[in-house]
Amino acid sequence: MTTSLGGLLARLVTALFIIQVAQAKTVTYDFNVTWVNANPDGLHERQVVGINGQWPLPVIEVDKGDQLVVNMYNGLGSHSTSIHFHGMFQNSTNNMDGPSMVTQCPVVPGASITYNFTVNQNGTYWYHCHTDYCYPDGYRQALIVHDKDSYFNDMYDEEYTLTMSDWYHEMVRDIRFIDKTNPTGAEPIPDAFLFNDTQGGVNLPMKPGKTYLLRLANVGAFVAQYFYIEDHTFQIVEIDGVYTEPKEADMLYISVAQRYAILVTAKNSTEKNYPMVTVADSVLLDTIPSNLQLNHTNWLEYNKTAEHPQAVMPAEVASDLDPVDDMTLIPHDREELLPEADMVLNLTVAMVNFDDGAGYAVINDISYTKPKVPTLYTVMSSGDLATNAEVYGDFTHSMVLGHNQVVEIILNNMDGGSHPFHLHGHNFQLVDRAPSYGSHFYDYQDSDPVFYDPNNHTEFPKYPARRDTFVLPPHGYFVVRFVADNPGVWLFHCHIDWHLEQGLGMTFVEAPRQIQERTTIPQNHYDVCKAAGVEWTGNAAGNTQNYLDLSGQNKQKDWLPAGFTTKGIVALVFSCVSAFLGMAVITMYGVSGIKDTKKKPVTQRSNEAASTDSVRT
Ligand SMILES: *[C@@H]1O[C@H](CO)[C@@H](O)[C@H](O)[C@H]1NC(C)=O
Ligand SMILES: *[C@@H]1O[C@H](CO)[C@@H](O)[C@H](O)[C@H]1NC(C)=O
Ligand SMILES: *[C@@H]1O[C@H](CO)[C@@H](O)[C@H](O)[C@H]1NC(C)=O
Ligand SMILES: *[C@@H]1O[C@H](CO)[C@@H](O)[C@H](O)[C@H]1NC(C)=O
Ligand SMILES: *[C@@H]1O[C@H](CO)[C@@H](O)[C@H](O)[C@H]1NC(C)=O
Ligand SMILES: *[C@@H]1O[C@H](CO)[C@@H](O)[C@H](O)[C@H]1NC(C)=O
Ligand SMILES: *[C@@H]1O[C@H](CO)[C@@H](O)[C@H](O)[C@H]1NC(C)=O
Ligand SMILES: *[C@@H]1O[C@H](CO)[C@@H](O)[C@H](O)[C@H]1NC(C)=O
Ligand SMILES: *[C@@H]1O[C@H](CO)[C@@H](O)[C@H](O)[C@H]1NC(C)=O
Ligand SMILES: *[C@@H]1O[C@H](CO)[C@@H](O)[C@H](O)[C@H]1NC(C)=O
Ligand SMILES: [Cu+2]
Repeated sequence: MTTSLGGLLARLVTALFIIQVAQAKTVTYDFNVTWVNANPDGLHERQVVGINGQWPLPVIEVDKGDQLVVNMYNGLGSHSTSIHFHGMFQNSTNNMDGPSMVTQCPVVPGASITYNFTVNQNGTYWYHCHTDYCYPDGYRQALIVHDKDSYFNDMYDEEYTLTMSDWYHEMVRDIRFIDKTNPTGAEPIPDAFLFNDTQGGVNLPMKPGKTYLLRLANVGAFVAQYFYIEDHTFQIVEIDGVYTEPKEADMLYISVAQRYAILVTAKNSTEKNYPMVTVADSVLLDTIPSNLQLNHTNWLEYNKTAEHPQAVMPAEVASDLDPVDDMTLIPHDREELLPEADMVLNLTVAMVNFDDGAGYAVINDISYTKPKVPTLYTVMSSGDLATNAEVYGDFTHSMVLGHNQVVEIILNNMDGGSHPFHLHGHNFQLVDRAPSYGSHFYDYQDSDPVFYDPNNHTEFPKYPARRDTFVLPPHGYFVVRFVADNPGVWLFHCHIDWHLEQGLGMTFVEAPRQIQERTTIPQNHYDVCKAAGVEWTGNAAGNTQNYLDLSGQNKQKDWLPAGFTTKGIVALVFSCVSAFLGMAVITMYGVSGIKDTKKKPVTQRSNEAASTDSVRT
């Protein structure tokens, strides 16, 4: 009896397994990446990164469980490139994650790469170039993972995918940003804001009484946007690939790299069309040119022939808008707050000047500087030394995480700007933040930084929200937790592409021994290195003989001699260049104010703590 039941069960399980395997399919995209011309804002035609001669780029769509294969040929001629599939955990396929010099070599013009991984997640994601700050040139688009089992499948009739982004008229390579003439690190001001890659007006056809799933993704490089629909509320059902319990809301704040899926139920009447409004967060902009339109109206279209009215904008400034706080969203799976962490990383963000006079970003005084060998390849080639953070160099800011440790990141902000931080390979629990999203978000902007105090914090949520990109408030802090259950080399970085360029990122080398056991680098990825002339063995300095000898490693610029301040640099630069640059620049720096600097180490080198595999706190 028992055996036959066991046998039956075994056959049943096998049958189910076969059904599942039979359902999963391989979805293949061939991307020939070349420059094409586009004029999405109707103001200026420019070259953008196209795929197979097209821009906007194709939305990647797969079903949960599918094998996604993307064959990319770099036909740009001038630029190296790569693709990061944002939000994909790449569990056991770390080498498919995409960031250049982290998990692969840059794909030089004329070279090809194949990405190939299983998608075992659901929801709204996106893909973008992750080499040398290339995605503001248009190399970014949504990636949707359909899930026939989602709890909200029966709750809607149709779905729409919509992106929003900032937009520049200049090519990234022509924008002078890290430069002594820009000592405050004032970010380039976008020339326009796009909604689904146009400024021409998007109409979402609405049928009376039907419900629509709107997938919203901010694929911009810099500016967050508020989103609301006149005279409609909606239910939030997903953030960054994590289903949430339905939460009624009327306004969202969507930073770059964040995604929301919402359910909108159509009204019964068809007389009117309703503005669907985006408002760029102007607090992020150091100057607001008079011709830059911050808010845009698109429509829920109930009636093609009726008027399409412009939004009646609230009178208040953006900082008074009151979006839903993402920390209040409860994951549908009700994963509980993780226990006290095995490893606590106490990190502090600051904007500084180095001795070249330009503005840089540091986390605990380190400005991310790419290594000479991609960090994953150092893991693969360093044997037993892979658990020693030193082999990854001093400026990749690598922390070694132990397998299955609970990790807590405390991120304090010395800077008066906000920073949407993204972790590759994971989502994390949102445990604490001050100030929170909403009308108080900018409360500390003009006051002294407030650091997280473990002995005096608000009560942690029982079921913390989870996502992969979380905004660090000006002069405030956040605390997140995750389990290091995905061996790999993962970047943790600000998703404002300009800030990443300034070094606002660091590297988690998670469970290096397990990485070595589980990872096979395909020959094609080594060929990418060969084409680029980049080494694929050795430490961060490319040394294959002595992995602890970092001589020749890439370094961040030197600190300013004591006594120099940003104000001093600004004054110096002013006296030299203001005469040439004229009023525009004076206005720019006059408005931007001076960001914080810090010359003494903010904390002791936390790498030391990280180089042993498990630090209990
Ligand atoms: C990519 O597209 C360009 C321009 O259409 C074409 O010249 C080139 O042959 C294509 N390359 C590949 C590998 O498809
Ligand atoms: C993708 O990976 C799977 C699993 O490792 C493998 O079976 C398949 O051949 C690969 N496909 C390509 C195009 O590399
Ligand atoms: C993904 O979808 C499954 C099935 O619908 C669901 O149980 C799971 O919670 C979803 N994942 C997340 C992170 O929400
Ligand atoms: C948004 O743009 C994508 C890519 O061009 C397109 O596939 C999609 O249909 C657009 N969505 C709407 C609602 O127009
Ligand atoms: C639309 O009409 C139906 C049937 O009369 C009603 O149940 C529903 O509540 C109405 N919906 C709205 C949004 O008013
Ligand atoms: C929206 O745009 C209009 C026209 O550009 C402007 O007058 C108004 O102040 C803007 N509102 C907000 C909140 O930015
Ligand atoms: C659509 O709008 C027009 C113009 O306001 C109106 O005449 C017409 O009745 C409306 N149609 C429906 C189906 O509501
Ligand atoms: C605890 O934090 C609150 C809120 O930030 C602050 O007002 C209070 O002074 C703090 N208490 C102590 C003892 O530090
Ligand atoms: C990765 O896969 C392992 C099982 O192979 C699982 O235990 C772990 O939770 C996964 N991690 C993530 C981040 O998906
Ligand atoms: C984190 O580091 C900062 C700067 O050194 C320090 O002021 C703060 O007390 C530290 N926080 C914790 C929780 O250790
Ligand atoms: Cu930032």
